Amino acid sequence: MNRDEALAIVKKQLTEHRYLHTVGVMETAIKLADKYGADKKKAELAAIFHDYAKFRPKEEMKEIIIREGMPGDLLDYNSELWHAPVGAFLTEKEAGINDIEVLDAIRYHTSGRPGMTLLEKIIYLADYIEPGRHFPGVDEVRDLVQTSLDIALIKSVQNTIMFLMKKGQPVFPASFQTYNDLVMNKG
Ligand code: DGI
Ligand code: FE
Ligand code: FE
Ligand code: FE
Repeated sequence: MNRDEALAIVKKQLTEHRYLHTVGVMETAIKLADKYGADKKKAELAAIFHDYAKFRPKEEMKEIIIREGMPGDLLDYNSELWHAPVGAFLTEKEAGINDIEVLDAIRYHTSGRPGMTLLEKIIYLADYIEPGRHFPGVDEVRDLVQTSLDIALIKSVQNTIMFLMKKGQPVFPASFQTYNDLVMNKG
């Protein structure tokens, strides 16, 4: 599937604002793939579809999580987490993309996971730093990514967890596990 076909498919699923975010993630992910030696076409495709399920009704997402045997603890946490695994599922089912590396990058773009692949790291970070993002700490991560993908990733996972904790919100265990894995295994 080429870029324009993929973009046309996701455009129908998204608001204008979310579509512009998606294009920003795509451009950022391609740059990072180029810099860090990942497959640029896979980065492009994963970025385009990463928020595919963002606006699906909660009930539909919940039903898919249960029916497809996705991690049950997802349902105990913020429904904002659901569009990532459900997006991977629907990208395969509805758009016919079956590259597991691409699907995993979509699946883990919100929480991360221990042992993230290069492509998963790139999509997580591109989502965080694309040019349309404006929040405290984003420029620091934009600087860090020039020198180290892993250090930039640790900072972004840390910022996300601290942001949730400051608001008194629950943190999904996979997010903590991702943070610990990165900190304990950094070269
Ligand atoms: O879909 P995006 O807005 O582009 O970004 P995202 O998929 O990275 O994050 C979506 C939301 O998920 C964001 O508002 C923060 C929330 N989130 C991320 N990690 C966790 C989380 N919410 C909870 N409760 N726990 C987490 O670990
Ligand atoms: Fe997302
Ligand atoms: Fe993210
Ligand atoms: Fe996103």
